[in-house]
Amino acid sequence: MPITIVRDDITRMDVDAVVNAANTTLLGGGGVDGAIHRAAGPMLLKECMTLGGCKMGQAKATKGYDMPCKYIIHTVGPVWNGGGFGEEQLLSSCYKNSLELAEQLGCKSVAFPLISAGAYGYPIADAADVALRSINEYLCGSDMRVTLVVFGLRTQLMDEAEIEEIRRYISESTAPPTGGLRRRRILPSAQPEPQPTEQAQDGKSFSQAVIKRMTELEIADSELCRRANISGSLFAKIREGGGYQLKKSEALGIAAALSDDTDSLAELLSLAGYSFSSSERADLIVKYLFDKHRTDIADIERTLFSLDAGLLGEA
Ligand code: AR6
Repeated sequence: MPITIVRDDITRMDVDAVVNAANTTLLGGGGVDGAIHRAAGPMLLKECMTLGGCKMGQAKATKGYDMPCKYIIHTVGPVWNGGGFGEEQLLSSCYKNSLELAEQLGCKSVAFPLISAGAYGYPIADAADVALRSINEYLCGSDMRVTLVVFGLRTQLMDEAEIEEIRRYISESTAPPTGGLRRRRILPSAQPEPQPTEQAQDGKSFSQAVIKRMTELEIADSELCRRANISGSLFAKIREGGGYQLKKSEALGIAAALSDDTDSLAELLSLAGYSFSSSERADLIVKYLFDKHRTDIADIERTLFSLDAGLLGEA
């Protein structure tokens, strides 16, 4: 844990391993594959020539050469054929096998592109959904940090119509309740980090409530970390119950992981010293999703990213 999503060029990522969306020959190509070969230099192709190709859904590693990473993990995603040909399972295997290989190589940080979402035609929103769910599932019990790298300013991880619907919801929820002119309030996308109330500073009541809910719901530590997108080391501090002041995004991730409605979420969040606010974008988006019973962390993160509203947990 945890998963982060960024907009960047994967060849610039300072991580232990970068994953390449390759083809079965492993001999280079266009898209991210071409960019990685250009950035790593000609020695990469030389090593790739010794690997004997790679099957769809599998992964093989090489050194990183001129790239900042130690390793490049080459995986081959499925070509999109309409969804009825095992594409989802194959795509999920790409993430699982790449992470397994990264772990065997002792990597602590891994960056992925959106495998299959370019030349191989997998619809981007679905590819992102499979990516985040597969990574999140794999990371249950592991403390590797994984970054999903989205390329290009216009690449969206959700359908435009849904993004528009949520934007409307935010705008309506934050409009002043006047009977006359309803002016739209323009929200800045980067808001100042909310500060907790003073009485919550020792963290004891939040910690106790978290442990109590985990016991009631029979949730293990690793499962909470997965659901809240936090690391085992952060959870250990929370369990100790003092000294560490959680950021709102961390407290919100944990509260969301242990709640199935926004009332109980708000109650738990208040014990960490934060309010569930109707004027903050991230809170409103979580409320929008919870009201639709969409409480899965991968879904929440993808939606927050798409609306430029930060991420939950330690992302
Ligand atoms: N950094 C991060 N992501 C990138 C970059 C970059 N520098 N460049 C492109 N992407 P694709 P595929 C994104 O086509 O669909 C190759 O020819 C891109 O926007 O690279 O798995 C191989 O040799 C898209 O979201 O990979 C194969 O033949 C994502 O990376 C075939 O393409 C994947 O797009 C593989 O197709």
